[in-house]
Order: sequence, then structure tokens, then C-alpha cells
Amino acid sequence: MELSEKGGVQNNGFVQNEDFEDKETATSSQDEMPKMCSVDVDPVAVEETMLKPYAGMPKEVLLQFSSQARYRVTREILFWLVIAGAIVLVCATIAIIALSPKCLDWWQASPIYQIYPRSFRDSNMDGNGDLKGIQEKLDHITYLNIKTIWITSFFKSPLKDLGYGAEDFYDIDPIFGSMTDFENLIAAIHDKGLKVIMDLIPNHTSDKHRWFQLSRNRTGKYTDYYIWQDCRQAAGSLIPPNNWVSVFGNSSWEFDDVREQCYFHQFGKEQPDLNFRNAAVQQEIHDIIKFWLGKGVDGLSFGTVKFLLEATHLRDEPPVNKSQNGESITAYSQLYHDYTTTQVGLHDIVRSFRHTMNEFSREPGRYRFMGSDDDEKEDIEATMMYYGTTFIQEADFPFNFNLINMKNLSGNSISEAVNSWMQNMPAGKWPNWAVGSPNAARISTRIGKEYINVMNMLLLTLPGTPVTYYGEEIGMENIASENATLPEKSPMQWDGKVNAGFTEGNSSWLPVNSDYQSVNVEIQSTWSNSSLALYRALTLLRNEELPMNRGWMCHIWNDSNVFVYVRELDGLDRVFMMVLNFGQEATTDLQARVPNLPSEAVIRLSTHFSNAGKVVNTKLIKTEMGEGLVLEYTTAKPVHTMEAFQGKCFVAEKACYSKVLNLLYVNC
Ligand SMILES: [Ca+2]
Ligand SMILES: [Ca+2]
Repeated sequence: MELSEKGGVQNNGFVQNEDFEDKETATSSQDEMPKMCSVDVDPVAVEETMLKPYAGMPKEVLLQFSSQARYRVTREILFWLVIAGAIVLVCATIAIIALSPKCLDWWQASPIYQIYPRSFRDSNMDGNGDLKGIQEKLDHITYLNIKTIWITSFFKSPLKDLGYGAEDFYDIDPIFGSMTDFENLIAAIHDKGLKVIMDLIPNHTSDKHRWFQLSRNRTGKYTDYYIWQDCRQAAGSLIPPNNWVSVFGNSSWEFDDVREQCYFHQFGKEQPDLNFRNAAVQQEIHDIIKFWLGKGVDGLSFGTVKFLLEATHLRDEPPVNKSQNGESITAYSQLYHDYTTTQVGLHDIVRSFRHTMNEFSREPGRYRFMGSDDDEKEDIEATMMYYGTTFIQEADFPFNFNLINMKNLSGNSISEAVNSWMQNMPAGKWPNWAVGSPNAARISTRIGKEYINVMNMLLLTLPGTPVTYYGEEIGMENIASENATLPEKSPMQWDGKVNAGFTEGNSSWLPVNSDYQSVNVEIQSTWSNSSLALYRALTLLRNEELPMNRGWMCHIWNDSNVFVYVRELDGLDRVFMMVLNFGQEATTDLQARVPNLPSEAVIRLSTHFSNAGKVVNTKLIKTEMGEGLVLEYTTAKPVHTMEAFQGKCFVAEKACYSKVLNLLYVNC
């Protein structure tokens, strides 16, 4: 009876749901109508609601259907499905962003190519390299698969000290060109997708600097821009305020006739130290930083920062040899520099530089790199201080000269140089490596021609940012020179023409090395087994292979001949193992060093090109003197997961590879 009341349809168990619902809906809407509206129901309208939807029905009919449960519910289901889908998409996006590792920044992703501008390329035949010359040769940088250029000091300077004492921090030395040349160079560098770092040495100026001239005349605020002290005259000779000695030897105090006082200089007497205890001096440096970042420079390398502050008490520094007579102390190495280097407050100044640089780093993709360039040699902990702490950032990295400062060459000494950096570097920081610099003999001269390629292989396969000093990619050698700082600054050897293509002029400021017929870019680019070809193959490998640019590095083995390490990435079963020979011919049993090592590996790259592609037995890896191998193999058990190698593995900016999604993620 109930059923017939609901529309008179007998439920025989086979009533189609649709029909049943239809009727139910139609009836119930009839039932509800009086409750909803106060008007009587039009029988014609009721008739209409009994109709099926049809094409071209008028709006009123359409509305009748659309309020029916079957359409309303469907509509609501669809609506909520769309909402749920959108929420899932948003969550997935957030998850991917949260799980994605930070992309390597530009200063981490590419090697840095350091150019000594006076020696790179001369564009105007005066025998001196210049900014336009660098611009002419930018294709060489991209040819090397490098994206970052570091140009050493080019400020207006009397060049007494090869440009390290600026006469004007806001101007280019005319020898290198004009400010317009510089702006054009920056634009050209950025057009090619490259970045540029420049030097800034804030410790001192040239004695020709306007500030020094004003200071020696006690003019206004400039009076205290430098470090002045009274010095006594005794028996016709000058007695300095204390026993402090300059880096170049002899007293670091110099009498100034104009002011009739002594000024302090850590380096040459033509390079008076600025007074960093004077806030106005610090502000000047911040203004200089802002000026160059405003010009578009992507990073600054702050040189010789450990010399910024000196103790105000001016006490004598303790002699290394306690019995040495004070009068006879003239060399820098004869004193402990407790009061003239790394004074309290120094790192506050370095952090303030970082702070100013950060103001220019806010735009996406415009992070400004900060390096510190202080060769501490013996004091690795002092060097590491420039990384700052987890919470207070200083330099992105202090430049690492460990591989340059080694006293002898062997697999052991290389291993020690590498490990000393890795073990002392604060957690979460990014390493870097240099094998050449404007202040050290070239690889070829320092350790021998036969090791050029293996040094470059080491440089470009270690974790972190590699720094190449111009010319090391072709294995340039020092020239003979009486000046101790010049032999590694000889003109870049571009081709076999006169002056090695460095200048079209008659002469160059320093002689070109006589080996330029075989050691030059042009000829080496035609040889498949040249240092240049290897260098390019290595930078390409570094760019293309994830384990090489952001994977683990595990130290495997070292002895007097070889240094062995692997590069691995979580989620990838492909491993690269470097076997680098820094001694004499050797055979290394890698299976004895790594448990479950595959018995065979492929030589992906070799300093001896003819070996590339060969399959070798990992029990008997032969390397000749100066030979380097990049071996490749696959394994389900990478070294960094093994108990035996705990504490011997390192990773910065950890990431894991997902084969399924073909992307990198964190938290693996
Ligand atoms: Ca020139
Ligand atoms: Ca100083």
C-alpha cells in the first residue's frame, strides 16, 4: 500500500532504479511543493516534470530537471571531485617542492676560471692584456664548459705591486681599458650565460690614493683613515713603535715627511693599511662593494682579510726563535703574528660584507657569491672560520690552496691535502679546490709536466667547486724571471703565431714561454689526446653525471703512488671510481679495498686517451706515473652505505635520484 501511495508502481523486484527514482523524485517534489511555496500547483507544470529531458527544451523545463536529485547529486559529486583533484594537485606540488633538493647555485655548479687580466689577451697591441681582450676570448670559457670567470684585480693602481694597491676603487686602470669596456664586458659575459667574480682587497690602498693624500695632511675625516703613530728619532735613525715586520720584510712602519708620523703597512710601504677601527673606513668599503655589485658583478673575492685589524696595544710580536736578537728580526717568518692577523672583531667585519652582498642577492637567480682569499697555509682552522657558522653566514667558501701548498707529491700527500679540507670544513658547507693561482708556480713547474693531466683530473672529479688558473688547461709552464711573482703570469698561449696570439703588437709585457708552439689552445684543440681535450672531457663529465656534481665522495685508498676515491649518488647504481697516480707506475688491487666490488670496470676517461673504453680487472689496476683513470661500474652496494667506509664519505647538498620519476629528491 505504501508503494502505491508513492506513485502506484508495484515493486516486483525488477523495477529499474532509474524509473523508480524518477517517479519517487517526481512525487516527492510534488509533496514538497506546498511546503516550499504558498501557491497552488499548476497541473500542467506537474505534467511537465514527468517529461524526459529533450534537446532544445526551454529554460523553465531545464530548471525543473536540474533540481531533480539524479542531476543534483551527479552535479555535486562532480563538483567535489574537481575540488578533491585540485587539493591533490596542490599537495603533490607542495610535496615535490618540499622533497626536491636545493638546486646547485651557479657558484657551485660550474668550475671557476681565474684570469690574470694583464696576461690573458691584448686587444690594442700595447703588449698588456685588457678587458676587451677578455671579451674577445669568452668563447674559450664556454669551450671549456665553464660558466664562471674570476678576474683578478683591475682597479686603477700604480702597478707597483701588480695591481694589489688600489689608487681608486671606483675606476679601472687605464692599462686594462675604461669603465665602458668593463660594462661591455659584463654585458657580454651575462649574454653568454656566464657569471663574473672580481677581487677586492680592502686592507690597504696605494699611497697614491686620494684618501692617503688627505690623511697625511690631516684633512677632516680622512685624518684617521690610516694607522698613524708617533715614531721616535734616536741617534739619527728612526725607531718604529714596535717590532712588527711587513709581509715583504723589514719594519711595517714607514715615516711620512708630510705628517711627521709613521704609518703602518702589512705589505709594501707603498700600500698603507686602512684603519678598519674607523667606522667611516668600513662604510667606504661597503660603498665600494655596492658600487661593483650595482655594475652587475656576480661575486667578490675578498683578499688578505686576515690582515684587516691589528691590536691597538701595539705590543711587540713574539719571535719564533726566542733567543734571536730583536734588532736582527727583519723577515716575516721570524715572528708569530699574534697581534697583526686574525684579531678579535675581524669576522664581524667579514659578516658585515656578507650582509651588504645579501642586499643584492634578493632577486631570484641573482645570488652574489662571496669568497675569501687568505692563504693560511698552516692554520686550517683559521681558514675554516671564513665559512661562518650554520646561523651566521660569511664567505660561501674561503679559497682552498691545500693542493698548491703541498710540500711533496705522492698519493699520500694528495690524500692528506684533500682529507684535511674535508675533515675540517664545517658541516653543510661547500668545498672548493685550486691547483694553480697567480701566487704559485704552475703545476708543470711545481710538480712536473707528467702530472698536469692527473692534477686536472683530481681537480674536476673532487666534490665542490674547482678553480682553474688560466693556462692550466693546456699545461702552461712558468717562464724564467728574476721577479718571484712573475713567472706564473706569462701571457696566455693561444696559438702558434708570434707572441702566441696574445698580442698583435711587437712585444708583450712579459715574455711568452718558448714552448708555445706545442703548448697552445689552437693546436691542442686539434689533438684528441691533449691536456685541453682531457680538460674538456672532464668538465663535460662533471656537468653530465649527477654523482660527479653533487654525489658522495668516499676515500677508498692511498699509498705513495695512488689516491683512490669514488663518487656515488643515492638511487643510482652507477659509480665512478678515480684511480690517480701521483707517484711511480703501480698496480692496485681494488677488490682488496672494497668488499663486493665488481670484478670488472670500464675506463670512462683516462689521461692516456687510448685506454678509454677498455674493460679492466679491478683486482689489477695498472697506472703509470701521472696516469689518472675514471672507472665506471654498476653495483647494488655502493661504498657510502658500507660500514667499513663510515667516516670516510662526504656529501654536501645531499640528493637522491628516483629512477621511476627521473628526478632528485631529499630525505633518502
Ligand atoms: Ca692592451
Ligand atoms: Ca690592516
